[in-house]
Amino acid sequence: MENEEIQDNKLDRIIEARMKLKARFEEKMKLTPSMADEKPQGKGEINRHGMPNTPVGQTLTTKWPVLDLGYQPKIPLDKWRLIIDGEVENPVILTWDDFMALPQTEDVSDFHCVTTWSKLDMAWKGVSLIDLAALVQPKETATHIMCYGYDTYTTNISLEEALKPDVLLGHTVDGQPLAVEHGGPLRMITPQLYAWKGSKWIKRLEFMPKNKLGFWEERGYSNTAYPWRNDRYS
Ligand SMILES: Nc1nc2c(c(=O)[nH]1)N[C@H]1C(S)=C(S)[C@@H](COP(=O)(O)O)O[C@H]1N2
Ligand SMILES: [Mo]
Repeated sequence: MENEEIQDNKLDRIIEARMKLKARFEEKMKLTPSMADEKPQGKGEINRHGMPNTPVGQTLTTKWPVLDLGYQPKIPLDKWRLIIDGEVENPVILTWDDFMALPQTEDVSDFHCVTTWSKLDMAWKGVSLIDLAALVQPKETATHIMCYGYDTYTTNISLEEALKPDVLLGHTVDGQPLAVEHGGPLRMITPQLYAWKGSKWIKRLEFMPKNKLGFWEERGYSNTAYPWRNDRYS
């Protein structure tokens, strides 16, 4: 087969698998707070999701603070790998070139840190989490993902949140490669949830058959982390 044809077939398969995943999680997604909430708490202009752009208790900043565990891992691109495994039909270990060959998505989204700052309108480029899920094909039993960073960080997220179109694994922001202090070469972002749900220096996505708590969730942060309900701590 011609190389181009192989690529086309691969893309068709990803698109088909993505549509199936969407259908499978549609009902659950409708029940998540960011879609079911009748009175999202906050102020400011209404964003594209019908939410006030500044969630309750947040203050807007144009700076971008750095939060980490005191260690910023530096991973050369030739050593970099992304493992996607667990409750999936087709586990993969992607190299940087493999990752960059996947369909790329651009999206402008907001960033809400639980320490009360929010940064609006960040222009991201990367791969949608739903496209990565389509690649590995979560089993019917998969319900949650554990995200692992190269710095030993972990954070958990339900599939009905993780598969929303805002959730990306991003390598470029505002036209520049993502800086190491912000999680470069690749981090996850979860614009509809507090930003600790997005692991910097992402290393592994483990699909799980049940929920398990990540680093901050074990230390009293909310499992669900929904900014428009002030859902910070459990
Ligand atoms: N791997 C890793 N990811 C992480 C963290 C971390 O310490 N390690 N901190 C989280 C927290 S609490 C926030 S608010 C955001 C901060 O991202 P920033 O430093 O780019 O602002 O990353 C999240 N992801
Ligand atoms: Mo945070």
